[in-house]
Amino acid sequence: MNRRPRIRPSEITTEAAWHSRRSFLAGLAGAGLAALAPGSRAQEVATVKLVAPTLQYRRNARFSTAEKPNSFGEVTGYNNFYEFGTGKEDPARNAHRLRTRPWFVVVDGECSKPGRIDLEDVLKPHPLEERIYRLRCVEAWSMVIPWLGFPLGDFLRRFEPNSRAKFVEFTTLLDPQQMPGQRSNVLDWPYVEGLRMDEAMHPLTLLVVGLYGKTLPNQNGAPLRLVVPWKYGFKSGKSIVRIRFSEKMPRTSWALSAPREYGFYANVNPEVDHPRWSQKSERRIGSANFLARQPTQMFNGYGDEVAGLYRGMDLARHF
Ligand SMILES: Nc1nc2c(c(=O)[nH]1)N[C@H]1C(S)=C(S)[C@@H](COP(=O)(O)O)O[C@H]1N2
Ligand SMILES: [Mo]
Repeated sequence: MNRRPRIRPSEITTEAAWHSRRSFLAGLAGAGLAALAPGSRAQEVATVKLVAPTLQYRRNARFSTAEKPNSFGEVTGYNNFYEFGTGKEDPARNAHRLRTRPWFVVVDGECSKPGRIDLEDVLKPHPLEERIYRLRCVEAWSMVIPWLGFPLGDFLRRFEPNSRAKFVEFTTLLDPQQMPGQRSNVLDWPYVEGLRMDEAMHPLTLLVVGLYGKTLPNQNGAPLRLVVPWKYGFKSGKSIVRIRFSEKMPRTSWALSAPREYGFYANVNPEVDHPRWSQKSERRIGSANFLARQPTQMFNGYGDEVAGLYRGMDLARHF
């Protein structure tokens, strides 16, 4: 039963258009001057950013790349968040519709302390860290992003997962009123992602609530999103409302929509091509020459930390 239309390459290659307006957006955010864009939607977006509260955090240098982060304008102006449209600029234009307070997260499944928890109580016990990670999209572009968050494992332990908990499933909000992209059937909504338990508990895996020192902008998955730096970007579900421990491997949205193209593991791997394009190299968003490519690193450069999770597995088969 595959009545959903496949995503056409034209829908994921809107970058030429994006680049023509990129410098404008970047300048806008860099200057912090919403007034420079009178009457535009960009103004609305920039205004929201200016009122975002600044968060307390400490930098985690050990787990941060030394590469130069992308600009705030790039990180918040070029997004994949299909709930707000399939174009890279659609989320920045449309995500202001999302109300992120009050926000509750249900944690259930194979654990002894399931619950429905208010976002403020999600945050309370966890000191925030800034970690600068590369985000490598399966579409062969990348960015460097200063996230604010805390290890997912520290949060999950509060619910006391039991011995049947082999996987963790993450579900994004389902609300076509606030998320107009859910009125199209480009994906089966709600967006679902999943990790194996050991991947979820790994100290590199972050629950993210902010970036660039501020509360997470809606287009980046406010108020709560996942970031798994050694996997393709699509593993990091945005605007999470449910986290479920399960014995069986979760049926994730991208793997359901095109099982030959998107596997459950989705580890960044230059040796295993996507059926329609190479994964050997990537374009860094915002680089002076946007056609210049740089080599993609195994596990996105985090191999020393995570290769052991996959010892003995055929990564061409478990892609
Ligand atoms: N709910 C939801 N989460 C999502 C997506 C999406 O469409 N919906 N896109 C994914 C993809 S493909 C990528 S590359 C990252 C992009 O995160 P960013 O926009 O913050 O860079 O979000 C991921 N999380
Ligand atoms: Mo992606």
